[in-house]
Amino acid sequence: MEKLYYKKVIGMTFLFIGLLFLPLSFLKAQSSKNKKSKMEWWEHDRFGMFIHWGLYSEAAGYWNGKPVNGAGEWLMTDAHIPRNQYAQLTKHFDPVDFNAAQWVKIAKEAGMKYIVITTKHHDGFCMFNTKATQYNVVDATPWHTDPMKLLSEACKKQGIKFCTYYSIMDWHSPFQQADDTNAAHPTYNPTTMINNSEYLSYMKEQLHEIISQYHTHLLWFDGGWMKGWTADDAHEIYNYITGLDPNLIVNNRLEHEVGDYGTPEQKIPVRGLPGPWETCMTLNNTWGYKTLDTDWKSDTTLILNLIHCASGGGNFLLNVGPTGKGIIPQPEVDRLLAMGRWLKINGDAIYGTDRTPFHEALPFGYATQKPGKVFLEITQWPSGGKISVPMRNKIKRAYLLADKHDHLKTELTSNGLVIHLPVTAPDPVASVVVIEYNGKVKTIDGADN
Ligand code: JFZ
Repeated sequence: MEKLYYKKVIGMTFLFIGLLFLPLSFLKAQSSKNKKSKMEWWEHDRFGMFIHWGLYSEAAGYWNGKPVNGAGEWLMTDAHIPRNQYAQLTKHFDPVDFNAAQWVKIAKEAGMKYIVITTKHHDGFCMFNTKATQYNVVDATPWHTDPMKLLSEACKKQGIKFCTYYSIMDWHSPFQQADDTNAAHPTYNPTTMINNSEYLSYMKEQLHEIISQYHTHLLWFDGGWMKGWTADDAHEIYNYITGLDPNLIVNNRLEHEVGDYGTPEQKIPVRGLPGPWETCMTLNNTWGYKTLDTDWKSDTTLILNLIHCASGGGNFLLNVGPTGKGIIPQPEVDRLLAMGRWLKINGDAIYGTDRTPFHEALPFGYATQKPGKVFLEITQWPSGGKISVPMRNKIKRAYLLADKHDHLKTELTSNGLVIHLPVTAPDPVASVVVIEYNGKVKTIDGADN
């Protein structure tokens, strides 16, 4: 009788402890599930437009009539401009040619699915309607217009995701100190935080505005290398903004390993990165507009870069730098439209795909995949009329995205799957072959991927 009683007590105790932990593990599963599902659209979309636009766009890489070296948006520190003098640019910022619908249309025709725009870059000038400072586009410029409102509305209308960039480092903030405070010749980068709690509440107020006014889908932080930005700060901001919107995606530049995805810059990791990632890149050598930078990447390079990212399971965020008048320079538009023409035919090989199923680089190009399909982006069209793919699946059919109805001849050999191709490539940069099969990819090295 006593024994039974103890057994019961012990049993109840375990049950009780078990019940205590249940909600915890449930919460954990929920949050990783939410993380996975909140990333879905972004991982599917693969290609976005970065926009660097601010007071520096009006300066266009010049100060006092002289060209300044370095990226356009770094003008304030590179030309050692005192805060009050840099702020004079507000008087000239009047982008009369700005047309939100036009910008979004360019992104759309390029095949881009989201836009990430600078709401505040390192210079600290706010390109949105904010109550936290007068140093903003609505209050301080003759334009008196909120471009973020117009852009977010145009994005919604045209089915593009509106996302925002926000710099933690702030060369204008009273809560951050310049690296060299020389009154006539300051150097800002890297700043040092002099009041974390004041700056954090400023940031929170602005991020609240950006989330509630424009419903940004993503926050792209930057400048977290400033001195005195702590892991606690990073966590506090991440928790604050995802508390306001649990579906908000956040890049990893809050630093301290906080954030949802990696952001290699100006380079594409050869084999991709393990988790979600996005390479951001310029079309020339500057993010913010510079009149003198005409060192444009070719259409070919840009298309190959997008393919390279997708084959490594990553996104490609390609930058435009509109002028102070609000125009996206024509050489940029031309390149984006060339990408859009390629995507119109070959987009199936990019959107909604996973990284290559193959462990080795392919001699003829790149690969991406979807369940039951491998896409080969062939950049080296074979002179011998065939390629061999290192897989040993029995296949259903193979065809070119440029000519879906004409099935290609295939044979399974000990070297893998041989696909016979037409003599000439349908596309001068990259032609896509689709292989349809059942089950998982079986590679010739034995792995199932
Ligand atoms: C930053 C900014 O300073 C720059 O102006 C631009 O906005 C760009 C997108 O981001 O520059 C960086 C940020 C990170 C690295 C290098 C430059 N990095 O990680 O090597």
